[in-house]
Amino acid sequence: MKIGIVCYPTFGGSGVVATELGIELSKRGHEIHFITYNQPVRLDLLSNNVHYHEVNVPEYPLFHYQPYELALSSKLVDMVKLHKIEILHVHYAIPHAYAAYMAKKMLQEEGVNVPIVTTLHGTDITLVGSHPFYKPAVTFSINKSDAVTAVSQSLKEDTLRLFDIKNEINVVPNFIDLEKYKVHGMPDCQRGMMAKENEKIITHISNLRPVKRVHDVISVFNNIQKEMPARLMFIGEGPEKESIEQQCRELAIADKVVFFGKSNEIDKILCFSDLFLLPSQTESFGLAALEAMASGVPVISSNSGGIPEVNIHGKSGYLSDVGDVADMTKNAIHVLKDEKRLKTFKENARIESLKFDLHTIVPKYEAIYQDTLAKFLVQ
Ligand code: GMT
Repeated sequence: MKIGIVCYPTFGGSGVVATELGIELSKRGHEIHFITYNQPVRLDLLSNNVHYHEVNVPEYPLFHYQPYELALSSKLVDMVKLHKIEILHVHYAIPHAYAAYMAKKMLQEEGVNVPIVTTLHGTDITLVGSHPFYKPAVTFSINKSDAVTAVSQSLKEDTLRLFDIKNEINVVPNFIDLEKYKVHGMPDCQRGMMAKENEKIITHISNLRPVKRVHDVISVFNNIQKEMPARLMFIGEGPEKESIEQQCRELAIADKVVFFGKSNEIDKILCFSDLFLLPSQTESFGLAALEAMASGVPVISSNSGGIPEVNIHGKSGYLSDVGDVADMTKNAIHVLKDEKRLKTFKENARIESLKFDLHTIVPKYEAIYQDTLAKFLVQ
């Protein structure tokens, strides 16, 4: 199939999932066209089967806001015609599903038919999309998609609760390339460079937005390091960075916290981690938790959104109510304090991650494309 993929090209989970999906689909023989404003960060290799088409939005002094949707829909029209793209898969409803629908309508005027698959990722529904300023357009574009998927059962339920949806929503969970994530003890795992032998390594990865509750990460870590030698690895950039650096200084733990910034090599950091913290306010899936688990790292998280579908309480880690720093601390120390128990949690984390193997999940998308194309062609 010739598949057009629209996504945010950044480090956010939706862009990562879209990129990894495109790469895997290309390996399975499909021709993939990424259409976005920058080359996706995890897309380091273009090949015969993987193409990237940049959406340009020319600046014009009259525009207070640059009309990205307009430029995107025009680009989609051009690319579908030029490359004979058969199906468009858009990740994140805003504004991608809306722009794709406009492109579809423009193409129909020229006798070209292309169905749209929309994947809902989380904040496009729970935080941004349900805002009254966007809601009518988001509802419209979900209902007008030819197929809709959500990355967790919880996100599907949120979508049905928050919007008036007439379309069926298929749950296709996020996935992981297990080959890329190595378990502890791999020879190139440079633990010694990061911490002393007796120190436990705690990790957090996110875009440091308020929804991630990064202050809770620092508070839990602060409590852990009072009980045992430990270091915290913080990966990501975002609006809360300055205030968490300040929090670390106030708690006098700045020398125990390493800030890595944005990284494309999180597997290399996760391979030497002992515990992953994800205390998010809301999280439709928690791809970062899955990446940790695939590296054999247990997860201490909140129980919000779709996280309980990924992190299994008492097995791959523990779940607590949002903001319950005391419970998260208790659970973290319970896992870390006993070496035998820690080893069991690490093994379980890896085992639980196997459910999300890309070889199991990606065919679900292929089946949706095939079904959608078949239905669309008989219309
Ligand atoms: O978490 C973010 O702020 C980024 C966001 C995105 O769309 O890039 O992540 C969402 O999609 C990911 C991939 O499906 C999910 O794993 C994340 O849980 C989800 N984030 C939230 O729901 C907050």
